[in-house]
Amino acid sequence: MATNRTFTMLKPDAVEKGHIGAILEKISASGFRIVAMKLTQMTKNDAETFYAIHNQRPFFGELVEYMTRGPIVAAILEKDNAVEDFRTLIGATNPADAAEGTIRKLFAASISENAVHGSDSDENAAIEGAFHFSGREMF
Ligand code: IDP
Ligand code: MG
Repeated sequence: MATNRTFTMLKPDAVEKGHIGAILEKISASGFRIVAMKLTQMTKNDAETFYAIHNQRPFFGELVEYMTRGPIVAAILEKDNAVEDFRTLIGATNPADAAEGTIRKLFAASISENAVHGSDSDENAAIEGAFHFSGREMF
């Protein structure tokens, strides 16, 4: 069943560069309501679990290192067609391929350090949101 929620992380590079405010402004201006949000830092075990689907990829070690090196902003967002519309807002994985005006085009440095995460399905949005938030942290 389709839901109207997605999960995002403003990744360590975006936080380090001071882009939290600008990215949240774009998210709000695009019609997403913040259901849950916090500044947090993933442990190695967290990142290996969150990205387990990629654990055979050559970039897995680099991905875990990157995602654990500093704090992230984790958030659950609500909007009609949230998963698909948020993937459109963030743009392609590689910022070189991302459309003009997308968050990755504006704020990402490379395919590995690409500023923001967006869930790829309703099922993963629910799993990823529950990974970071308890029910009493969702509003
Ligand atoms: P997505 O974030 O657009 O859904 P995925 O293919 O799910 O992209 O990859 C997860 C994350 O792994 C990416 O956002 C990026 O940080 C990293 N990544 C993906 N492909 C590469 C690569 O070829 N080299 C280095 N890092 C990569
Ligand atoms: Mg993905």
